[in-house]
Amino acid sequence: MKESLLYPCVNACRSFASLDGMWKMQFDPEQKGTEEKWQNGLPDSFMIPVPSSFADLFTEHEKRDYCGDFWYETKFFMDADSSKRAVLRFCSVTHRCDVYLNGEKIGSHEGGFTPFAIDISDCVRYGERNRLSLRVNNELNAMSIPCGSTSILSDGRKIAKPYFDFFNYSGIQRSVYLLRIPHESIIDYDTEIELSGKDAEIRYRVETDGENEVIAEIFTKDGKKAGERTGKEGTIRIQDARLWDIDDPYLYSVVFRIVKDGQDIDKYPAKLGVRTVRISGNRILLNGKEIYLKGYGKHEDFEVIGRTFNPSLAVRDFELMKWTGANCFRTSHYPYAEEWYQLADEYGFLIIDEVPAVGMMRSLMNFAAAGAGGKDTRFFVSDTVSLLQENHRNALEEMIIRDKNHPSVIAFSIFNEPETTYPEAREYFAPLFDFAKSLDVQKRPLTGALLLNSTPDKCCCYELCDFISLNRYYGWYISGGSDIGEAERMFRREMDAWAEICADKPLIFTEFGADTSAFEHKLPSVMWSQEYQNEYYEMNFRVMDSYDFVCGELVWNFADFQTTEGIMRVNGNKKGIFTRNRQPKDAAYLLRRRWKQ
Ligand code: GCB
Repeated sequence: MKESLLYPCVNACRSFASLDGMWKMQFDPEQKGTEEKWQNGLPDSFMIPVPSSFADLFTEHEKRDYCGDFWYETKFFMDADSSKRAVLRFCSVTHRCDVYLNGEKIGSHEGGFTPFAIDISDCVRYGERNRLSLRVNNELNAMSIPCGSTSILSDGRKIAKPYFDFFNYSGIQRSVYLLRIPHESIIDYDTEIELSGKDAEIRYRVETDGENEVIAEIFTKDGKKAGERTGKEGTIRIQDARLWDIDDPYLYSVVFRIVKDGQDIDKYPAKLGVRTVRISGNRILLNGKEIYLKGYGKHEDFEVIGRTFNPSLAVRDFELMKWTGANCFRTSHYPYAEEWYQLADEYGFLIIDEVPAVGMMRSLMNFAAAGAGGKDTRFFVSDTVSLLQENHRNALEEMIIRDKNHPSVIAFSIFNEPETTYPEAREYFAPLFDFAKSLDVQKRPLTGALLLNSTPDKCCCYELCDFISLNRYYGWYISGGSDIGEAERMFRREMDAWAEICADKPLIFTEFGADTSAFEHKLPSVMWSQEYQNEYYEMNFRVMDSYDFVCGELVWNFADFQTTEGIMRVNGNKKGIFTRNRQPKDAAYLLRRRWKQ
């Protein structure tokens, strides 16, 4: 059985200690750590904050761009109380790791954006200090998600070659916890919601690892009981339910308890947003009402901290998104730290939650490769595809288990811009869509963001999606600048073709944008100037507004972000509506005018 991925909490039955702080770290370019047993103590380490993305902390190229094996070590004191289970929870280690406790290997994990937990009750030394060591690796290959390759530089160093457009930040990038939980405990839960008149029926299911009774209780914000039921599954009716909505993100609390002889054996509290998400014809419905998605593709990305979660930055991002009138964002291109979803629940934001299936095209600049005549790299025709699919499946499972109970999560995205232009792609993706559907009891819509060469005549995968998601760059990668008139004509031609084959499904834009320097103004505009970014968006909105089945617009990107260096990027991607420091470019005011209407 997989360890529970429930978010840590403290109450009479559960507690946790944070293992965050300064750890030891050592790079292992020659991969001698295992042979020399570095799990027994790092021979020549430096200090590193955990959590952190190590790349931007140092001043040397060798450290920033380090690719290969690297080790972490810390020590923690375990109290003498063995009456509760002891579990280590790693919220994300990018991209893979082996974990050692006191020199013994106790587990490993593949995938850098979802948590994993290891029960150490039987091997931890109670009443003593314990050494915790990790061998981490951040190489990219055709089986890893995200996908890429690893090259060797002329000086012998390895370097990551992502097939995607964001920096390969890595390390122990999210918190590490030592959980103490009861021996018989709550492993997981889910809820399905049906609205009936003014009431709501909450069908819940709780998974425990024992046979004792479970009690589920729902409370209003001011602590009044709204419903209760005994049993590991059942339905609770909330009378006159207050719904969770973007304007009024009301959250009930739900508490599950395992009870024996009137005593709580375990207790897990969570927030519950009462809302439904459905597709009806070519509309997306939230609580039965049409909703138009307005917002952003984002990244977890900031100066110095890389991809580490920072609560102040997250609040600033939500405030800025709200200020522009946005209601939605996509966690491009990987599941974000869990705190993002908690905040979205509170702020009333909608999330399209994306698995790190990005770079599924053998190209260092897939946006350019796909544009220039539609390059085809036969990505899904190779011996390693089944291993890739296994990693993809695991990441999907971990993401859906982790995020399914957030009311903010309205859809799951199964991919970003793979090659979808031949039947093997569909053979690859169809079972993953089925699998995702089977995991989500709420049966939320599934989608995937389609690259510009996934056109209606060529794409073999759009039919798998409950709503179509397009990443389109007419006026940027295609016919930019003075040729924007031609871009508009081409865009309309493509939209006409989509309208012919699937105007009965909702279609949203998951990306469209233009690189813009916050320092450039030009009259008349040129590409990269703020004036051009506005003209680009005005043209795109004109097209989108002409098609009735368009149900959303998520611009690319919320803020400028770091990428691998190269001739197409000026110290990162500059398509932000905000700078990397979270200050507005001119386009922010344009979006605000449009979205606040
Ligand atoms: C895309 C990718 C995104 C890139 C963006 C761009 O299509 O999905 O990761 O950053 O284009 O700016 O080129």
